[in-house]
Amino acid sequence: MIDLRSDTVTKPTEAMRKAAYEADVGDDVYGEDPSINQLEETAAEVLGKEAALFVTSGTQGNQIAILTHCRPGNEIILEAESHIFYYESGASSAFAGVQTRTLNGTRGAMNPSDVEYAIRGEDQHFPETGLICLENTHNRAGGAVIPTDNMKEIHKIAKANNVPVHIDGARLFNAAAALNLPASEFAKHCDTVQVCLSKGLGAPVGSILAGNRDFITAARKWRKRLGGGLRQAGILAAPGLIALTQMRERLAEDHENAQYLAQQLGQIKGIEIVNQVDTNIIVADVKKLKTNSSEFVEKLKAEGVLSGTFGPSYVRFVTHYDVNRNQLEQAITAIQKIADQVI
Ligand code: TLP
Repeated sequence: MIDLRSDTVTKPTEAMRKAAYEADVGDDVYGEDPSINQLEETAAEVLGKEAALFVTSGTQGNQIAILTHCRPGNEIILEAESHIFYYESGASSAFAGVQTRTLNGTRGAMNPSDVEYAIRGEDQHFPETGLICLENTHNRAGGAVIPTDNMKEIHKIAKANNVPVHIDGARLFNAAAALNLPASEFAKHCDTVQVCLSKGLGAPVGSILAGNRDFITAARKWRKRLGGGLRQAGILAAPGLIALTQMRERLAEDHENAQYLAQQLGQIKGIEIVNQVDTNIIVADVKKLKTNSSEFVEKLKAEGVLSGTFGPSYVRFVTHYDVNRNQLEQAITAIQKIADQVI
């Protein structure tokens, strides 16, 4: 199978497996796991924040951020197609008891003046705005990079109104690779940031939540409340550290592969690439074919290629470490074959 469903499917490298085997471990709830401590210190440094916390997943990192920043009854402002709103099973209302105020963005970027307008003033009718969430890269906008200027402007407005900003940076390192900037250049425009180690970076498990020291102390407690306090977690941190220190450089390769795939698919009759491919995500519209996305994905699976539905006629393909050019060529041939069948 050539798996283009997501970069979450990457398997740990040999170096990561070896590092897991050899990892120095201790009880992380006591703060005694040296590998976790090293990972958290390195992550804080890479992101330009005072402190960092290892969490089990991107979703857990985002939800801990919301729980730590907000109180029940608060409102959070976020883009209408953001992962926190679209793909986290309503967790922010289920756990933090906040309501969401979604704003339509352009390629995932919210208009700063819309954000300013959405921040609630003092009135007994209104919920308090507890948090503004950004997402970079933006998944449902097809891996779009949110420009740092946009983030900067929103952060400035947020600060002026005393509202914190959180970045869902599940793929922040893809944004950094695309613009050839350090990740800290993005993270400086927020109070807290979540980055995934287990997507394009290839680690088997885990994300990082970073922010100032007080925030991370409070977040650690929320992680414990959620049952996320792990014990000898160094076996996860050691591959995570390799992901963080050795795998960021190679994300550009995934982006080149995505460009190539998009260009080839765009030439297939009946398929239209709907996103500007900034990073490793390609969204193909199959509405001109006599099929829908579910059927297309099923047919493609029978040809040995996995992809994901992304709307009634949209199919998502994601490039990553475990797919090379040769496999992409095979995938293109299979996609062409299916398209020819349903034209
Ligand atoms: N995204 C997954 C699915 O959940 C849709 C994927 O295959 O793309 N933020 C963003 C922007 C994400 O794309 C994801 C995962 C997460 C958060 C959640 O990370 P995990 O899966 O580690 O909870």
